[in-house]
Amino acid sequence: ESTTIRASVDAVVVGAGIAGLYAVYRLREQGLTVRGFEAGSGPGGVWYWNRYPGARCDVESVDYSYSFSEELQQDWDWSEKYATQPEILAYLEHVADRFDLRRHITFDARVTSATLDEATLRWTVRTDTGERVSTRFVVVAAGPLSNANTPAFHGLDEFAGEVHHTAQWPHEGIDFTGKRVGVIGTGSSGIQSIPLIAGQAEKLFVFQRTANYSIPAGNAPLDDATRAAQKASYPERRRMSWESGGGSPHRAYPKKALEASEQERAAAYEERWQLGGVLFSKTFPDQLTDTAANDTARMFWEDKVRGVIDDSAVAELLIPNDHAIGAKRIVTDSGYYETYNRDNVELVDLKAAPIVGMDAAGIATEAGHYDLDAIVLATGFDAMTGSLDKLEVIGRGGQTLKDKWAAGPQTYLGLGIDGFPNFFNLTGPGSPSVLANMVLHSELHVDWVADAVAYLDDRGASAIEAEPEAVAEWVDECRTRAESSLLNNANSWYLGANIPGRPRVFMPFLGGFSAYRDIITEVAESGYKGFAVR
Ligand code: NA7
Repeated sequence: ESTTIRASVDAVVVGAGIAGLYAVYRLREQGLTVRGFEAGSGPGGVWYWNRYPGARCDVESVDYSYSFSEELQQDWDWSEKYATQPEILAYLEHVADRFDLRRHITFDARVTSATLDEATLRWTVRTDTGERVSTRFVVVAAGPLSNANTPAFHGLDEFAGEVHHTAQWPHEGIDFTGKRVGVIGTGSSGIQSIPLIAGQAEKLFVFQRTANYSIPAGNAPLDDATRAAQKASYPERRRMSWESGGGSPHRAYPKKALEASEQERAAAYEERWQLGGVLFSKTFPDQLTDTAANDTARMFWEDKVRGVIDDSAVAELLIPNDHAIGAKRIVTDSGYYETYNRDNVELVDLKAAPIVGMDAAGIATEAGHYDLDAIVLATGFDAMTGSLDKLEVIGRGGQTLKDKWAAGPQTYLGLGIDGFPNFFNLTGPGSPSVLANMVLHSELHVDWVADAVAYLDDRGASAIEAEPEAVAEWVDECRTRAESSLLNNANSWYLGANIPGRPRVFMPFLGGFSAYRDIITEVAESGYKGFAVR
């Protein structure tokens, strides 16, 4: 302990991504002493790490940006409808500088544990750099998609070429020119990077286990007039976003899918298709609850996609047959399906012949061997709980959060955990975060936490802690909502289904962003019903 630096603060914020940066800002503005820790060498979180070619947000840039500062909103110019990773990172760096946040954050420092002292209700936070900080509040903003998943492929270490995970991409980038590349994974990260890698590599093999639904982004540069119009309409855009199901200013069609005529339906799908991306899954309000409604969307999508792929056998492999459209997050792409019309691209069907393992020369499947110079792992994340699991959180009675959540995460409103007073996990299980615009959702969570802190301070109270009954009720509520949704039936990371050994539990709250906002706001206004305030 002699080498540790001891400090005492009001709040420790874990992570300097979108939620963490705003948490540092908001709590500091409220007069708290705040200490942030970030494993990366700079701010940005997801947008710091995921530097693979083609990385881009699937929410429009004008909406995927902070609303807390009107000046920021008016000053910042987005160059494209859907921003690239470098531009979003530049924006987050700008926010860190503009609001002078860096001096509160220690970079290159990963929080390894947080331990409650039950007598004082203070937490001791430790880092891998040997720091030890005493704090009243712990605000975890480690991100629901931050713990990269590298499957345990047999012999991966023996591969003589280079191996890169999309979520741990080198800062200097990679030149695939003249190389034979294998991409494993066809989620967002694979689908976004594949067209760019194909454009460079001599030969690209795409190893697909499960086909995904992807929709063209319809990305375009923003001109001055469009930007000006967007900025002028911000009050309305934001109001509609806060009142929406997903945190962006779009509404579902005012009829159920099968109540609309065939023509009407096709027009509604076409309009969403042109908007581009993920919102296609919410064209009709019943699309994610009713299979017949979903089928109409799926058929529209299949026709579009078959239309751009030259080889009909390849097209059949690229069309999902195991889940409803939107039951996994729809991918937003730029030229994905067209990539399979290139001579240098080959789709490898792992459903028919799974990967056996790697060797020095490449990848072996049950059907054959592929000689490669580079392997790209676009294999996703141990999502929602993976990053918290790596952090040892020890609450009342010495209980770890990992043990407490062994059968699946249990929270009250996504924000409170019984046995863990003054500990807040932002944008995690029990909240709609990953189904919504993450920026507005982060603001919602941070504001709620900051208001709770102010509430305690106004009353001279020391701690807020979820009551076990409230947790049990919320877990039930989340389960019930999931049961009526088609999302519950897909093998997605929403359920931990992508990670061997994870319990199969639908983790996000499925009632929609605005409904969730109403619920947590009402709880705060009622004097934190369901929480014990000491
Ligand atoms: P995803 O969406 O979890 O995709 C991971 C992909 O990797 C998916 O196609 C997986 O196939 C595949 N995968 C994972 N493990 C293996 C193994 N062992 N063998 C073969 N293929 C495998 O992660 P992304 O990074 O693309 O996107 C995550 C989110 O980020 C996304 O939803 C957006 O919200 C942003 P599977 O489907 O499991 O058969």
